[in-house]
Amino acid sequence: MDQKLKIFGVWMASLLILFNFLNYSYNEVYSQTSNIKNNKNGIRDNRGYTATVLQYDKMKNCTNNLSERPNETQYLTYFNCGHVTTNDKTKTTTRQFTLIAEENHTIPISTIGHKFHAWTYNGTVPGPTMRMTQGDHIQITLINSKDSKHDHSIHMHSIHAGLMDGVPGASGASGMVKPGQNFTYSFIAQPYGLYPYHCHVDPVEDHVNRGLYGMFIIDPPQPRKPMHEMAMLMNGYDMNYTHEGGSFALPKLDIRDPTNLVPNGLPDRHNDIYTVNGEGFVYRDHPIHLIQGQWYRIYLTNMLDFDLINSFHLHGMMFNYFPAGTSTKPAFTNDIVTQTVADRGILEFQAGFPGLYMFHAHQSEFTGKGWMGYFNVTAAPPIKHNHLNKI
Ligand SMILES: [Cu+2]
Repeated sequence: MDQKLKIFGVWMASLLILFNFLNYSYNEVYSQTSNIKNNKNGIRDNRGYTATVLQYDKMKNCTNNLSERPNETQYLTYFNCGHVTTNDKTKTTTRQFTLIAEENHTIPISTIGHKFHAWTYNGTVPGPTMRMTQGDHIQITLINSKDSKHDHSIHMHSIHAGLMDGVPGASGASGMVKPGQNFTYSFIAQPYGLYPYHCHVDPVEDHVNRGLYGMFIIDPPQPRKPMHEMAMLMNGYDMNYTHEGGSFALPKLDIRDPTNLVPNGLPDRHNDIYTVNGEGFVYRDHPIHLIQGQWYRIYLTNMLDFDLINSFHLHGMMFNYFPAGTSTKPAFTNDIVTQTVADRGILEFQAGFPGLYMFHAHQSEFTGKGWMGYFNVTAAPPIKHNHLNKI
């Protein structure tokens, strides 16, 4: 009997050691945030650890340089969390962002050398990835450059008042910010998830095709499991759209024979270059370095217009997928996900084996016209901090 008890005791001790070991890496991440006492702006995760707003922002890899114009490699990990102020009395956090709309940037759109006269938020296509936490009070000031020739707006997906919706004619001053003027969009960030934002001034397809879009992340109050994170926005460029002009519209009506199709002379729009993060083939020519065994999270948004659907296919690995990021439980596991215009979701995957792995749209046309890249998985020892920035 004593012998059986001893064996039982050894087994229990082993299980405890194993349990502590499994917990170690998670707790290590949170340990620096677990000693906060009496902080009214604290954020409590699902294991009872508390982080301040600033510590949560640090976990989110928020940039310290809000005015930076990130290149495509920097864009992967460029998270703009705004200017933060907290109010202990009201227990609120306010984040202030500034987006400047300009029409004078000529940007590279392929590594072959193609360029495009873009309209931009803060000088880049896509615009900055803004990041906030559910419940934050958000103020996003859109400044339309005095040199602009067009009105612009910001239409954000997620929940907000109609007068903050950024649609001309329907949303008051938020729908049409004239050159040289500005407007501040205010809302409380909810619910947590991943969202696109874009200009909604007509013709919307042209303002979007020119580059006025980006994504923003509303993080859950309880942090997601810590992983290396990156942002990917799928887009395209119709390079000769200025020659085509005009909006989509119905065919002309033949009153004598309404069944007759009369072309309206308006454009047959199509994309010439497809990309992720703004420049075709950029991650083919500059593969993204991953480390075997580590977990990665991709915030994936599709802002490709003129094509009904886009996709993300990952070679050699499977990812868990969280549609729109509005749940912390995955909806499915796959190696491909399809998104229509403005759809988005979160992918989480573990780099399994060393090697060079394609990721790309599974539409061959998109792949051939720029939308493909590589993950370079190595078995090198883990680098603790932010190696994605050092590709
Ligand atoms: Cu616009």
